[in-house]
Amino acid sequence: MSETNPAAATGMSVDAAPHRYTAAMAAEIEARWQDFWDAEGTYAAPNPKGDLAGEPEMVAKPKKFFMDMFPYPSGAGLHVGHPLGYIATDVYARFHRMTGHNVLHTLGFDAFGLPAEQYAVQTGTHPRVSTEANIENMKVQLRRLGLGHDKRRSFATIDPDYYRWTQWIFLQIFNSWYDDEARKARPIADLIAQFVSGERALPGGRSWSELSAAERADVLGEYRLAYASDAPVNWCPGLGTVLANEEVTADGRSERGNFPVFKAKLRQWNMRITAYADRLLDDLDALDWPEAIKLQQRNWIGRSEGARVDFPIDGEHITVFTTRPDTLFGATYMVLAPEHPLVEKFTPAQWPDGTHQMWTGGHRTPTDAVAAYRAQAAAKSDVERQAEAKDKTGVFTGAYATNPVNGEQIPVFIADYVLMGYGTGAIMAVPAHDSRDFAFARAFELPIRCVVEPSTASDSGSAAGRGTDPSTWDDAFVSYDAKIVNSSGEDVCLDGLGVVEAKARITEWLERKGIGEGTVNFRLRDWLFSRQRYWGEPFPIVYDEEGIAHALPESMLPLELPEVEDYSPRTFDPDDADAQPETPLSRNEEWVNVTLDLGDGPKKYRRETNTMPNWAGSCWYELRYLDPHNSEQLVDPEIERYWMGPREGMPHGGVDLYVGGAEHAVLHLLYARFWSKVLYDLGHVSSAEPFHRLFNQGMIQAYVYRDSRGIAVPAAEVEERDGAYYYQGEQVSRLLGKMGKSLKNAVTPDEICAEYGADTLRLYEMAMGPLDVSRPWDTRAVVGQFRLLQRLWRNIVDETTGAVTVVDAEPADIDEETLRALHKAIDGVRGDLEGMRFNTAIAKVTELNNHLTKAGGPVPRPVAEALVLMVAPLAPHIAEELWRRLGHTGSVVHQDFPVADPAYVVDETVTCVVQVKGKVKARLEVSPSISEEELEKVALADEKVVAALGGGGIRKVIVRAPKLVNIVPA
Ligand code: ANZ
Repeated sequence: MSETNPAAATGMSVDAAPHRYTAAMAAEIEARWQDFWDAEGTYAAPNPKGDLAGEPEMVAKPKKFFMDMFPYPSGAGLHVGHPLGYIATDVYARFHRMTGHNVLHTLGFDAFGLPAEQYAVQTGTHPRVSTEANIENMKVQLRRLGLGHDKRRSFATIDPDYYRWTQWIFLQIFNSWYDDEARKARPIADLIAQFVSGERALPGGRSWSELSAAERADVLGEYRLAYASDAPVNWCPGLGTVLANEEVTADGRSERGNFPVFKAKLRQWNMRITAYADRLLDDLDALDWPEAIKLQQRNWIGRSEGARVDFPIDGEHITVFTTRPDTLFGATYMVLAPEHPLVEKFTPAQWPDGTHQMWTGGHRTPTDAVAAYRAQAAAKSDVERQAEAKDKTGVFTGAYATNPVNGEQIPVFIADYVLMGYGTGAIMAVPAHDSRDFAFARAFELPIRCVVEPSTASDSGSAAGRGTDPSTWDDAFVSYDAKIVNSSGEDVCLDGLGVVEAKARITEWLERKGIGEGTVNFRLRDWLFSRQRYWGEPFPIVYDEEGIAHALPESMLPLELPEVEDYSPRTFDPDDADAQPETPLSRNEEWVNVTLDLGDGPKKYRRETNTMPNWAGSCWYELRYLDPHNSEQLVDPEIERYWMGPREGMPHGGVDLYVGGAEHAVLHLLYARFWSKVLYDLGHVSSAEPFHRLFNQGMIQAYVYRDSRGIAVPAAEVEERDGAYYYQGEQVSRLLGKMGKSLKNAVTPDEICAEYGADTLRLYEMAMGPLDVSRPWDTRAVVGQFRLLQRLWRNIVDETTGAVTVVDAEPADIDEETLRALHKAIDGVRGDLEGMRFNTAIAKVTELNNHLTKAGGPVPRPVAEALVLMVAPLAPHIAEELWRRLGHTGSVVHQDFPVADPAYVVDETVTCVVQVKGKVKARLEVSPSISEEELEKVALADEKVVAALGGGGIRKVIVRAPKLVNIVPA
């Protein structure tokens, strides 16, 4: 695509107008002001104390802390999609500086993790070298955009004096436990004290002093908020690492690299985020976040209310979790997860007499059937196992359990659609009212009994045209608002009750009998926290010769990443589920085996060789921005309270605005909330939530052009002719997609800055549409914003002489139309910037500027100055330059944003006649655009009208805005 030459676009040669705003002039102005800002520290936000303390009057202002989701310094650098959010927060921050706020805005780098490591592996350089080079490159790109960041506060998560604190937080979490009664984390020392005093009983009734060191470690491991366990984890041989649930896609593959993920039992570190499930859920309510993201977190946490019910079997019992205890009479069989530990116990040696042939899976004994089915299930991911459409498979265990409500003997199956990691890993199957159970019962010819009567359903559901005989149904009948039937036992009867009452009645009965209880179950799992990677934070943990984990003392932090020769992860055949992960750090024997004095004399220890996941560094970075050089404390409490403490309308405190992509709904945003809560509980911060307000910016999309083979061709070389697209003469297709190197359609901010300047790029990105909506990039349209800046310049500076052309004038000397245009613009732009409607703010600036252009003649100084101030948040470089040329000395950054005079904002008025009983009682001057409700209010409040009504009631008010109101008294 050919791009328009801006100089040519103006239709005049540069020579004839040496003081025209051109790309070259923009480049010169922008570089000069960027240097000025750096030299002056224009964007330095003062703290109330410490090394960044500033003027008391600045600190006394209301504070605002705005944040972007910080970038990965990838080798590809930025394309124009990346800075959309950064520019938006910058405009917002600048606007708030001009409306009397102390604004903290900065940006760091999230530099550990897979992308940085894989890039380093590809290019054969050490991750630190390549990452640091990438950071330098990104810094240059970002500086070019004129972002008003407080650079003193920037850092990268790979800086040892940053990750020292990441490790320190890990130790706080390791050294604490969740007190369910107090509903908060407490130091592990408090728990030990309870064990020592006997206040809290130890398992097996033993006393603390009797326990060996290893036994004590095991007991505490059951409580610690960071703990090692041998639980089944997501093992990805293709990446050579284990992954968190959140990093596995819906079809059971790695989010990165798309490799198969298997369940394997490995000893790994976990974070007990489940302890916080209810608080993570409850506290969402007070956050100002998009509903869609809140919903995703709610679903991910997945709170289910239901009951646990014991089904007797061989003198013991199997406990199930059900959300529908009201359907207990409809439970006609049970299913255990194949891995359920009780399976072996109840599996008999022989098939019971008369066992249905198809239940045996063709095996001679139940033991064989179970073993074969278990092997088959182990090869599948949880997601594959739960797929709705999947054929239901399973085998009979040969055992029968008793349904406690009616004493019926019901067969016990194992089937992979029941997962070990949810509820109790066992279910009562109610095929009439659960689709999965229905499909299974049909496949295995199991009885289906209707206990929720379709004809009584008040919720839409699937009741239509159904009778009570399930043999005529195609699917389960699922309803939460219908009447229970066929549910009467010896001492409990649910018939005729609604679902809600039936649940309550049966739960009460179960509790009375001691065979069940109401419970709340969460879908959320603990957070798998180890990675078999080099490029991450080392764990501040060592193991003694008995294998007991010990925390390193604070004085040994940071534990720096050692240099290793071979830092690439050991990967395996992606399908080799049996491969065992090997950590890169384990190859450095010298680092791994150490002699340390942890307070009881020098001893030999082995270091933990896993590293933390890339999410660790982003779990608390907002706090480091506040007090970036503190080497004594995580963050000074007074500084933390100043920037993030609770405020009116922000009961949990937090960052005032956090802008980033919607893809971080459950990973980063959930983890960061969890760490905040632990730090809050332990008294390190006053904010229980990290981000009070969240805003998801849309994506900048780009056209992808593909040839007849479907291969993407370089977008920049495609030509358009009569609505068709051609690349090297061949017609190509065009579709909107992502922007990026692989699709050959990336446009860099550097190119646009070179061609038009950063101010034009900023305006274009902000003008493209509402910030939360995705929009297609169109390089050819960028020139429109460049022309706006040229006209703005021309309204103030003579292009031939370079002289400022504005005329001094008092408001009284300025024509009414211009004053109206000005104040309406001020009023509108203020509201739009406040409301983050940057696109409409630009439209209003454009309108005012066009008015001035059309009016001709020199622009009155007050109008020109207000215009420049309004432009300042959006296009800061040209605003600085014009402000200076208008004769001011300082920077425009801390000037006051103009305030509209309401007299000029309201439109001219029209006269409205108010009648009472058909007689004119008052005449009102109102805006021609007044609403009916507003006009009615104004009319009824008018003195003369009130007098005419004499305190009597009103029968009717007829409003014909803006000219007539007719009141009929009662
Ligand atoms: C009987 C029943 C009857 C159920 C009915 C549902 C409908 P949520 O809402 O996601 O919490 N279930 C319990 N544990 C399971 C496991 N480990 N694997 C697979 N399924 C499991 O789902 C809870 C419901 O999912 C439970 O309620 C149970 O089936 C099933 F008309 O019990 B229900």
